[in-house]
Amino acid sequence: MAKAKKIWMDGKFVNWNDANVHILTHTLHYGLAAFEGIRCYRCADGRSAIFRLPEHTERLFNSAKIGLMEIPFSVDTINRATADTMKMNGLKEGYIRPLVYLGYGSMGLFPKNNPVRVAIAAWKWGAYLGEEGLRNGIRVKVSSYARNHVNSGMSKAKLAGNYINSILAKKEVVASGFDEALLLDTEGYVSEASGENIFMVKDGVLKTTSLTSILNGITRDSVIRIAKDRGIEVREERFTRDELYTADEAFFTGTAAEITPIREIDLRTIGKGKPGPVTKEIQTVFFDIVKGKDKNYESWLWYI
Ligand code: PPE
Repeated sequence: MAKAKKIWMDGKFVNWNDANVHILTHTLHYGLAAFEGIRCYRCADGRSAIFRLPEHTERLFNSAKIGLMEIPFSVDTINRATADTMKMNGLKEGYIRPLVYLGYGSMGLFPKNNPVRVAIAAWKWGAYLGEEGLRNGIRVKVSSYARNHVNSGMSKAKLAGNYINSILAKKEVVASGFDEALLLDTEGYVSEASGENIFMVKDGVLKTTSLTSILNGITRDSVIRIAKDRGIEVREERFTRDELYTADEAFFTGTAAEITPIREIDLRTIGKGKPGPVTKEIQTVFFDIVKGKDKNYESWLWYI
């Protein structure tokens, strides 16, 4: 990965190579941590802007709450520290990773007085599913793993342990030659990908999974707003994998993946096998917004 210079840890910056923890850090053993993934873009006017920072910080606090961890910093401090991490590293654009975790203290599942610790790192990160995929679409396979059950995974929380499910699904489909894994929920309906939400287009209507077994994606929310502002009908509801097979278009959304078109699912070509008009329009508008070219969405940008 692309190293940066400094990482924010519990209120101060430390050198990248010194950002270490004890091997008996509670989270390392049991997987309870809350994290975020945030992108910062270089804008057309040369400034840099973090995309929807307050929403990401709010989700971080909510994830920690769901995970019964009290963050020992204010929302303001975390917002400022996130922006400072970009500035301190001299990064004009990149990916930012805040992490809230249980530190060294007692061992055993029950965390007695382990400190809740916070770190924020940033680095350069290009197209998550490849430049080619972003342009021409990716090949997707439904995983044999079901998405975490709503009463065990706490999918509204971006908790580290939830991602074991994602990693297994991703490794499974990549080993079979596909780019990304799509997971179904425990009742068999389409849920989300290993690290993205999913949208499909049929007869001009945009459809995405309702907020059941999925993460409440900030890119998903942005796409819903962008589509509605353009008069495109949006439905948030359950759908099945066979409905998806016959969609006109489909795409994934996520901070890392941005808007990635899907050209094939389970060996069925989606639409014409290349990004369709709705996908292309939303992708273009999205990139204009994050780069500060669309003044209607200025409130989504946190200039640093
Ligand atoms: N679902 C899941 C399971 C998920 O992890 C993400 C983000 C999303 C949906 C989309 O959420 P949002 O980023 O708010 O639009 N996945 C992150 C993980 C990337 C990684 O490999 O790490 C991300 O995109 O940052």
